[in-house]
Amino acid sequence: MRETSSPENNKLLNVAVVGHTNTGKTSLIRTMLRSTEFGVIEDAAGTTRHVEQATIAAGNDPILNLHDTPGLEDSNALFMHLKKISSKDRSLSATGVLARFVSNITADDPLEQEAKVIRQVLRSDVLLYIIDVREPMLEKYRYELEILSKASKPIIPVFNFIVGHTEELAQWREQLAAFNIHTALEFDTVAFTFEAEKRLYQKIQTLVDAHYNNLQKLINYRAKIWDELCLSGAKRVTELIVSVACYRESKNTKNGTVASSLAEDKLHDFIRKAEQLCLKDLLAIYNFSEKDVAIQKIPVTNGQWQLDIFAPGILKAYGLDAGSSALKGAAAGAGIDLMVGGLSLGAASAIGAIAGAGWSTARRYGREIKAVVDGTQWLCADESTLRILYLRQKQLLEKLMHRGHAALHAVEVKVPDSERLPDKWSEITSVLRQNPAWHESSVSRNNSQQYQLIETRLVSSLLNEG
Ligand SMILES: Nc1nc2c(ncn2[C@@H]2O[C@H](COP(=O)(O)OP(=O)(O)OP(=O)(O)O)[C@@H](O)[C@H]2O)c(=O)[nH]1
Ligand SMILES: [Mg+2]
Repeated sequence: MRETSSPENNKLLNVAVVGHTNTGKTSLIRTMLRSTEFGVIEDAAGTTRHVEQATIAAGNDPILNLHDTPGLEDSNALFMHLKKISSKDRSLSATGVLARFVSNITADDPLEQEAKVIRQVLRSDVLLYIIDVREPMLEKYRYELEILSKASKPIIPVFNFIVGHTEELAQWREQLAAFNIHTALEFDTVAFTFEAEKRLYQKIQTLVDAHYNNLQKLINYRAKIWDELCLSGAKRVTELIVSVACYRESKNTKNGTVASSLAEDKLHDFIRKAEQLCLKDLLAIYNFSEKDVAIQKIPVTNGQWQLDIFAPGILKAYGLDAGSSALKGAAAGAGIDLMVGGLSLGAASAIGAIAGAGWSTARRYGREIKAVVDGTQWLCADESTLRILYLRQKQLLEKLMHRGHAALHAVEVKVPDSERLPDKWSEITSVLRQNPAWHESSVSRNNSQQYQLIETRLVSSLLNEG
C-alpha cells in the first residue's frame, strides 16, 4: 500500500471533463462508463446544458466521479471578464479570480453557462480537456487554456477525432508544449481501445497521487473485465466454427439429384442461421449498437451480414484465393468428406472395411458404415466455407474489440491465408468433421481432451495469442 494513497475522508476522485463545445465530452464519458444511457450526444454545439455526474466503480467500490460540463462557447468574453475582475482587485490570486467570477454571476448572465463549467472545475481534482484535433488551435482554445490553468488543477488534454488526422495531432502537441503541457492522450471515443483507457487512468495516477491505489484497483478490475469479454467473444466464435464443422446433412443418393440439392439447401440454411445467431450474440456481448456498427464500418445492415456467406464474390471479399490448391474443387459447393479415421467409406472399400472391422470399429463408425450400405451420404461444410466463416468472425471480433484501430495509420498488410488461419487448421477441421456429435455442447464433448485442445487452439488464434 502506498503511504500517500488514502484520499482524505475516503473522498472520491473528481474528474471534470471540459473543453470547447461539440468536441466529444459526453461521448468520452459514455465510452468510459460503457453506457449509452448517459447524457445527450449530438453533432451540434451546446448539447449539454448542465453539469452531470456519473460514478465509475471497480465492482462494488466507487472509485471516481466524472463530471460532464457544458461546452465553453465564448472563451474570449469570459477571458475579458476575468481580466476585469482581476484589475478591480489586484490582490486576488488566479484561482481567487475564478472564485469571484462564479460567486457573482446571475442566472441571466450571458456567461452563466461558462460559470457552471468553472464552478465544477474549481471543485474537481483533475481536468480532462477534450480537443477536437480536426480544428487548428485557434485563439478561442488559447483563451480556454489560459482560463482553465488559473484553477491550478492538473490538466490532461485528450485528443479526440484523431483517426486520419496525424498532422493536426502533431501540431496540437507542439502548441500545447508552449503552455507547458507535455502530457496528452489520444482517445478516439469511437475507435476506443482498452489500452487508451488504461493510459488515461495511469496519467491521472501520476498527477493525483493520493488516489493512486484506488485507480490501480480500477485498472485491474477493468483489465479483468476486458479479458473476460474478449474470451467470451472468442468462445462464441469457436462454438460457431465447431457447430458448423461438425454438422452433417444426410442425403440419400438413391433418390437422385433432387434430394441432393435439397440437402445442400438445408446445409446452407443451417450455416447461414448459425452465423446469424453468432453475429447477434457477439453484438450483444460487446454492447454494439447500430451506430457503432456503422462507425466501425462492419459490413452488417439491420443486424445481418451484407454479403451472404454463399454469395459468389465472397472468397475474394475475404482475401481468399479461389485458385489456391486448398480450395480448388471445394469452392464448387458443399463437399462430401467421409474419410473417417483413415477408413475410406467409398462404396468399394467400405465393403472390405466392414468385413475386416472389429466390433469397436463398427460401434464407432456404425452410422457411417450403415449409411454406405444404405446409399446415404452426408454433406459437410466444405473447406472454403469453413475458412470464410472463420476469417469473417475473426475480422468481426477484431473490430468489436477495436483492435484494428491500433494500426489505423499503417497500411494494411496482406497476410497470406495460411497465416491468418489457426495452427493445424486442416487437422482441426478434419477432426471436427469426424465428430458430428460435437456439434452441440455436451459434457462428454467438453471433457474430451481432443476437443479441449481444438477449442484452445481456436480461441487463442482468434485472440491473436497463438
Ligand atoms: N468520429 C467521431 N465522432 C465523435 C467522436 N466523439 C464524438 N463524436 C461525435 O461528435 C459529436 C459531438 O459529441 P458530443 O459528445 O455531444 O460532444 P460534447 O463535447 O459533449 O458537446 P456539447 O455538449 O455540445 O458541448 C457527436 O455527433 C458525436 O457522435 C469520435 O471520437 N469520433
Ligand atoms: Mg455534451
